[in-house]
Amino acid sequence: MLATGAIVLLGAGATTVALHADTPAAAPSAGGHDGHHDPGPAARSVTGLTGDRTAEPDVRFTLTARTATVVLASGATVDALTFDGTAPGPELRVRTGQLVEVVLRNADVTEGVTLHWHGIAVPNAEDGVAGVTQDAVAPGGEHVYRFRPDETGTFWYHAHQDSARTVARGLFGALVVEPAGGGGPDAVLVGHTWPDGPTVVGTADVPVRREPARRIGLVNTDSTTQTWAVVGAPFTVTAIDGVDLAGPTPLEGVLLRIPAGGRMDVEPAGPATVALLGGPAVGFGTDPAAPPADGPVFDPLTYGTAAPPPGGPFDRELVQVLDTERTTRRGVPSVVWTINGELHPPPAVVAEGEWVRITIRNDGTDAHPMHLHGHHVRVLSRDGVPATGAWWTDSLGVEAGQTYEVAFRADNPGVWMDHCHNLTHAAAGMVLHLAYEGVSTPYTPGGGAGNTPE
Ligand SMILES: [Cu+2]
Repeated sequence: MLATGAIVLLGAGATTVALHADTPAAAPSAGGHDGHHDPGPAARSVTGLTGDRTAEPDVRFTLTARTATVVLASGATVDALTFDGTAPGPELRVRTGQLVEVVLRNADVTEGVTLHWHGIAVPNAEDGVAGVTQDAVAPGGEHVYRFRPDETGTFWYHAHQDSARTVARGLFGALVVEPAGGGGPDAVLVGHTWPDGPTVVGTADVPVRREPARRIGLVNTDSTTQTWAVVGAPFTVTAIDGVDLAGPTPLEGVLLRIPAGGRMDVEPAGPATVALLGGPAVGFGTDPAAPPADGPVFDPLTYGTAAPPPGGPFDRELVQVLDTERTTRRGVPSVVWTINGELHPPPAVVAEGEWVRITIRNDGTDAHPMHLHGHHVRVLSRDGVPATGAWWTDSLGVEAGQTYEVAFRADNPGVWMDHCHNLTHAAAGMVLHLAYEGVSTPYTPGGGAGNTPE
């Protein structure tokens, strides 16, 4: 059993820490792509778009990244990268409206480390993307994050430096934002596939828990879609990607397909088993039961109360055509995954306050879980069929041949990553940025810090 890592919690009265001195002397370029661009008098740097740096934090954590040998449920051991010696790292629980401070320390992870708050609309400078919003933290270094979440739900945190390798090797954990009065999921199950197979790790006592759980958060930390099952009782899906659904209706016998990076909250009506297909099952108020091998799949597009999506007209239309392209590199056939025909396409630009519609079309042969940082998007339609459920997402699984229309309000200025969360695809170049007009970043890939966000 994995030990629960050390969490430092300080309430009111905690001492204020010094500000992290990472503000660069100059912010010369827009999006790191155009050194000659003059953004004009309204120009802002990413480095100024921080959380509250002066008020007393309501809650404070320290996470230390370090190499460690982790014992898996199978009994096998892996040389992992960990936060506080465990993988997943400690489950962080905060409440909406609290000022959260997290001190990241890097003990000995030579790749460098950052912390990204997947799904939470933090201020841009707190987003934890190496080469975009900060430099990677080298061994011996630290970085302080501050944000005040105004949403509630099940989220996760993970490294965003060399992420295709460092997340797979253990640099992730669950993050729950509870309502102001407390509550939230009774348990969070984190699914992760190690070299010897899928595992489910949750709140420390979850695997032996016998009480029915009212609400259970499921987190997919892999790079491919996970399939989960809830058996033994009818259940509702009460949230997707941290956003509550309107009027969820009881389900039975359907499988939940959670895209890479995505989360779902489920509420069984009684004692039930929750299982990651191909992996372990966890009993809540019952002995774990074998999940069905197959079955109909839950569809968020038409689930819950009909609620009109944000209407047009839209101020800006963006198009992302995803594709799989076969090439030959040094005589060896290889595959790359492109956006609008390019690896690392140029930034998509928006202005603050705009309603933006994105059409995402997958012309390729692989699924692409698209993850826009700093915003949730509302699903408008899939393959021309309007959404009748109130489905907001930050990790949208776009299957081969599908076309989604989504919309979001550009209400969080910055330079934001927008990428495939199959992190192998991202590392190969399936990454663009959403850049607000007038916002620039001094950080670049490479450089002295060796920034390699993907
Ligand atoms: Cu992809």
